[in-house]
Parts: sequence; structure tokens; C-alpha cells
Amino acid sequence: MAASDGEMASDNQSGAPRGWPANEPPRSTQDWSRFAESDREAGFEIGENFQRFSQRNDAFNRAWWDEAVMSPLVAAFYGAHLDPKPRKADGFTQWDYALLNSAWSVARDFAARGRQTGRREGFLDPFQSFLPQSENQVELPSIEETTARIKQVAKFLGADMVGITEYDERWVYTHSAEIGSTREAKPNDLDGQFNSVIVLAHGMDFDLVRTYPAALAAAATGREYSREAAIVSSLASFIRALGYEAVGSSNDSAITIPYAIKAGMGEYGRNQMVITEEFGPRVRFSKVFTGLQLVYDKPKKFGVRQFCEICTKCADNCPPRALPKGPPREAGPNRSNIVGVTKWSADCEKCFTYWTKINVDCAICMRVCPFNKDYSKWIWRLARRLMGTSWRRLMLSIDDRFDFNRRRLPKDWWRLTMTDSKP
Ligand code: B12
Ligand code: SF4
Ligand code: SF4
Repeated sequence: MAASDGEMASDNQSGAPRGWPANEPPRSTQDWSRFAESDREAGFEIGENFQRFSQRNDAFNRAWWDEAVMSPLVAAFYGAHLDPKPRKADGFTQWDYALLNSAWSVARDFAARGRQTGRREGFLDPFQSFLPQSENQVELPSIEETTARIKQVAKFLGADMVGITEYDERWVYTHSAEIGSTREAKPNDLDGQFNSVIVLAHGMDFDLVRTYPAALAAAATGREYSREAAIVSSLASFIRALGYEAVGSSNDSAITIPYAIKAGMGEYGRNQMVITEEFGPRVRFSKVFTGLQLVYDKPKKFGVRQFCEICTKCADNCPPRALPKGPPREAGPNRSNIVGVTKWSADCEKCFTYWTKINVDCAICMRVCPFNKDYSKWIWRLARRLMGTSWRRLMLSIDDRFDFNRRRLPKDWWRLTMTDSKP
């Protein structure tokens, strides 16, 4: 075990206040200058003092071992799927929790299947494949055709969007975390000779997201985790059946957002999310690490950065005020932020503590974002275009004036079909 793991453990036992920055040192000393050009294209600002991130320091894991995030409410939050405690409040009834827990059930089954061996697939460890990698490597057509076929298969298996970027070790967690009650650091299980990262996007249900925060709304998140697990494992199995290395991953193994941006999914927003043209921020990502050589996508820009510079809706509407209102900065508020990247960073201690208070996850910052619209409608496609031009201030004031993304009552979601079927 690395010395720094021991340091973290004793830090925990002493109960001493924990400073920032406190990330693990990089495991690899390789030269990252080969990414300079694509970083510039993607708008990444990475300083000399960059350090890779240990997953043990994210707010979910700190809730198990760090008093700054721990509280008696944490156990109730994590146990809510087994003991949901429904109540009369709209959005928190037995119907709502039933939908929430059923939507999460496939992801939870995947996460539970490795428990005996200390693995939590999709969250702390990558997905294991039941299919062996074929010993016969298929003869590949041109790199362009191979890429097109992989994308076609990803869509066939259920991905809403797919993009590809170069494997970049900077975003791979230095360490994962043990399942145990102090979440000790353990070696990251992601192992292989990777060349490419295939990023898959999974659009979230528009009507359900409009009801955030509520147990009902959180079903929109759960459904995508379940879909991610199934789709990404299937795509990894497909590549392995061709005789090439492939590992499916959801929240585990690496920070997803930088890969998604470089894979052309969209732009980074103040609300800490990749904002896509297709779904706005209302989208989740999974990824496959593979040995295949593929054609890489280019980052896509459509004016999100400039819009976020004049908008603070996500920050204004965040109940615990966890989101930044100022310009991007290099230092984040605490040890749950990566060191050495200039960007908008959230105070995730505040965010997660709020979740434990409401006993369910939140995504108000996703719901209220003016980019969160139903782009199957031409009017919103037009609005999105204008938001990327010098009309952005007008578009923001129209959005404010009509409050398009105000919360919908959860009980109205249950009536949607009845309303839709009326003549
Ligand atoms: C842990 C985690 C959280 C935790 C804690 C985060 C933390 N810092 O400790 C909390 C509880 C805050 C959380 C909340 C939410 N999350 Co979250 N989260 C993650 C997770 C699993 C790990 C991210 C991580 O390692 N953060 C630790 C460090 C790196 O944080 P950081 O320095 O502050 O960096 C953040 C961003 O600045 C960005 N980032 C990191 N490095 C770089 C580098 C560059 C160059 C750039 C531009 C950005 C960037 O990614 C980090 C996201 O936390 C990711 C999945 C994954 N593996 O990436 C999902 C993920 C980021 N979450 C997601 C979502 C949607 C949410 C929520 C809306 C909840 C929900 N109901 O869905 C809220 C939004 C809160 C917010 N505004 O930040 C999505 C984002 C999808 C998108 N459209 O971009 C992800 C990718 C999960 C997924 N399966 O799609 N999350
Ligand atoms: S998820 Fe909720 S608490 Fe967290 S940053 Fe977004 S609005 Fe704030
Ligand atoms: S709410 Fe406004 S500031 Fe926040 S991400 Fe959306 S556009 Fe950017």
C-alpha cells in the first residue's frame, strides 16, 4: 500500500481537521505534453501542479470516513432503497419510492454481484465481463470503418449518443476505495493497455427531471444507471468477443467529464455538467476503455461557456449554495476537488450534505439550467441557437421572465398519461 494511504488512515484516526489540497500523488510520471494541443482545443486549463485524484476523496466516499461529511443522516440516505420510509408528502409516497427503487434495481444488482470479492461494480470497480476475450483477434477493416461499426453497435445496444477520445491517464483515479466502513484506499482495478475511451450518453427523462427534488424525480437518475450498466457491459463484451481488450465503466475508475468533453459530447457548464446539444445537461455518461485504435472525435462548442459567464441560475437555485458564482478558478473549496485544473468547481460537502437532509439525490441545478429543454421541438432548437449568439442576454431574460424550468408537482407526473389521453 502506498505511504500516502497510511497517511490518510492516520489522518482519519486523529480526527484532526483535514486540509486541502490532499490528493494522492500521481502514480505515473509519464509526460502529458502530448495532450497539450487537444487540451487547448477542448478549452482545458491544466497547471504545473496538477495531481491525479483518488476516488476515496469524493464526497460519496468521504461520507464514510471524514467527519466533515459524515452524519447520522448518511446511513439513512444509503439505506433508503431497503428502508425507504415513504410519507404523505408529494413526491415521497410509496408509489414514488417504488418507482425510484425499481429504476435503480438493475444497477444495484450489478453493484451487488461482486460483493463477495469486495467489488462494487459501476461505482467503485469497473464491470467484470462474463465472456472471455476471444483468443482470435478479428481482422479489422480501416480505422474509419472500425469506428463506424463500434458506434453503430453502441447505438444498437441503447446508447443515445456516442463519442470517442484518446485514453488519458490523468483522469483515471489513482486509487479506488474499499467497500468497508472507512473506505480505505485500494488500488484502482482498471487494468489494461488502452488506446481509446468510448463515451456513451444516456438521456434522462424530461418530465421526471422537472419534478426534482423528489424521490419520484430520482427515478430518472436510477433508470439511467441501470441502462448504463447493461449497455456499457454489452459493448465491452462485443469488443472482447472480437479479441480486443475492453472494460466497461460507469461512475468507477475515472472522472468521466473530461473524456466526455474531448469525445465531442458537449461543453462544461457552471453547474459542473457537460451540456450537450441534444439533451442540455439532462444526460448521464458511461465509458468503455479499449485497446482498439479508433478515430477520435473533436470537442464541440456551441456557446455554453459564454452563456454561463452571464448566467448564475444553477448557483442561485442551489439550496445549500454549493455552486460558484464567479469565474473559473484553479483551487476548489476542499479535498473533493481535483488539484491543478482551472474550472468551475462545486463545494460537494455542501451538496452531498443537502442530499442526506432530503434523503434523496438532488438535481435542481440540472432542472433549472436554461439549456434543459426538449430539443425534439423546433422552438427550443431555435432558442439554443440564439443562446449561442450575441442574443444570449435577451434569451436569458426571456428564460427568467417565463421561468420555463420551474418545478412540476410530482403528483402531476402520475397524471401525465391521463392528461395525454384526453381528446
Ligand atoms: C462523486 C460524484 C458526485 C458527488 C461528489 C463530487 C465530488 N467532487 O466529490 C456529488 C454528490 C456532488 C454529485 C452530484 C451530482 N452529480 Co455527480 N458524479 C460524481 C462522480 C461519480 C465522480 C466525479 C468525481 O470524481 N469528482 C471528484 C473531483 C474530480 O471533483 P471536481 O474536481 O470538483 O470535478 C468535477 C467537475 O469539475 C468535473 N471535472 C473534473 N475534472 C475535470 C477536468 C476538466 C478539464 C473539466 C472541464 C471538468 C472536470 O467533474 C467533476 C464532477 O464531480 C461522477 C462520475 C464520474 N466518474 O466522473 C458523477 C457525475 C459527474 N455526476 C453527474 C450528475 C448528473 C450529478 C447530479 C446532477 C446528481 C444527479 N441526481 O444526477 C449532481 C450535480 C451536482 C453538481 N452540480 O456538482 C453526472 C454528470 C453528467 C453530465 N451531464 O455531465 C456524472 C458524470 C455521473 C454520470 N453517470 O453521468 N456527483
Ligand atoms: S445537486 Fe442540488 S445541492 Fe447539489 S449542486 Fe445541484 S442544486 Fe446544489
Ligand atoms: S444554469 Fe446557467 S450558469 Fe448554470 S450551467 Fe446552466 S447556463 Fe450555465
